[in-house]
Amino acid sequence: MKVAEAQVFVCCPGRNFVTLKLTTDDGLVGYGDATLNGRELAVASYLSDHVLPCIIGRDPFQTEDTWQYVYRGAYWRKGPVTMTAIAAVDVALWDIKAKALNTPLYNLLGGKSRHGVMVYSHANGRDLEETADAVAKYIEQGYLAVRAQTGVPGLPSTYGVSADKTAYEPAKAGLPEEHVWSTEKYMRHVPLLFEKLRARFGFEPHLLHDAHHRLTPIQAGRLGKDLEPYRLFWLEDPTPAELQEGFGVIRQHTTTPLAVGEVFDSVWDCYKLIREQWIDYLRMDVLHGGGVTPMQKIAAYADMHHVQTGSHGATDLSPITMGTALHFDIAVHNFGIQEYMHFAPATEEVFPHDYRFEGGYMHPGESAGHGVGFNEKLAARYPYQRAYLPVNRKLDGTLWNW
Ligand code: KDG
Ligand code: MG
Repeated sequence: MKVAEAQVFVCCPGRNFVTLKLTTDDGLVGYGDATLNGRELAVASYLSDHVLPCIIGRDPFQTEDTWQYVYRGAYWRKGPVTMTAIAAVDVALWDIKAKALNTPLYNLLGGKSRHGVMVYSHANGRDLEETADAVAKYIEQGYLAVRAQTGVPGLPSTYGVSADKTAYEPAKAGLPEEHVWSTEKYMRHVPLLFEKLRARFGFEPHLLHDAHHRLTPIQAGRLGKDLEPYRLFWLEDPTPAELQEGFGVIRQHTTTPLAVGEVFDSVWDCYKLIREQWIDYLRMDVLHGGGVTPMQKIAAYADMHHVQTGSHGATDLSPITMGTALHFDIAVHNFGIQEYMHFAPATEEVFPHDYRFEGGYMHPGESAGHGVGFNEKLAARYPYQRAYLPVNRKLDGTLWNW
C-alpha cells in the first residue's frame, strides 16, 4: 500500500481549519488536522509546497520513518508551522494504518487504559455571579471538571471571557483586536472567584484556571499561594515558558498544581520542566506537538517524572485533533485530563465524528481509525477568512502577552 494522493483544504465553518487528506492506492483515506490559529495559510503552503511531494509513494505503515524523514529531512527543525504540518501527515498516516487493520486507533497505542477520558470545559462570565452560574450549567450537564474565567473590574475585556453571551472565540476577522491588561487588578480579583465557587459548589468538582501567560514567576507564585485554599486542579500557563527555569521559581512558592505547554512544539520546550518536576500537567497536544509519534515519547518521558498529560483542546484544534487526542488519552498511562470546548454547529457538520460525551467522560468511539471524517462538499461552502488572535497592552500602553 502506498500514499497515492495528498490534498489540503482550508475552510471556515465557524472558524478557520486546515485539513489534510491522504488517499492510498487501494482507496483508504486518512485525515490530519493542520490548523495553526492565525497562521493557517503558512501551514497549508508548508504542506502543499514542501512536505506533500515527499509523502506520495510512501508506505502509510511506516509512521516512525516518515516522521523522522519530514522532521530531520527538512534540516530546519521545530517551530509551530513545521510541527503542525508534520502532525497532519503523522495523524493521517495513523488513521490509514488503523483503518487498514480495521481497528480503533487506541488499539495501536497500547489499548484502553481506562473506561473514559475525563474532560473539562470552559465556564466564563463577565462577573463573579455570571461565572458561577456558567459553572453550575456544566456541573448540571455532568462535567466533573470545569475551567472558570471571569471578567476583571476595571478591564473592558480579558482572556477567556465573551464580551456578550455567545461562546468565547478569541480569533476575529480583521486586524488584531487590542486588549488592555492589569496584572494587579487580575491578581486581586481571581481568588474571589474561587472563594465563591468553592462556597457554592463545595470541593467535589475539579476547578481549573488559565492565567494565559501574563504573570512573572514571582507573581505566579503569589497567585498560586492565594489560590491554595480553593484546591485547584491546576493553574495553567501562569508565566510564559521560553525560560523553563521560571517554573522553578513558581514551584518554590506554591503547591497549586501547574499546567503548561499548549504553545510548545517539541520535547525541547519542556525537557527541563519535566526533568526537574517543576510542572504537574503537560498541555502539549497531538497537533502542535508534532503528531501521535512524538507525543507518545514525550508522554513516556513525562510519566517517569510524575507529570501527567492535559491535552490542549480549544476550538482552534479541529475535531480531527479532538478525536485523535481521545484515542491517545484513553491509551496513555499517565493521562490527566483533556480539554473539551464545544465546536460551532457548522464545524460539527463539516467534521462528522464518532466521539461522544457521557457523564463527565469522553469516549473516542469504536470505528476503525481516529473516527473523524471531513465533508469536503460542505466545507467548500465556508471559504477561509483571515482572522487574528488579539494583542494585549498594559494600562500604560506597553505591549504584553495575550
Ligand atoms: O489559539 C489560542 C487558543 O488555543 C488558546 O488561547 C486557548 O489557552 C487556551 C486554552 O487553554 O484553551
Ligand atoms: Mg490555555
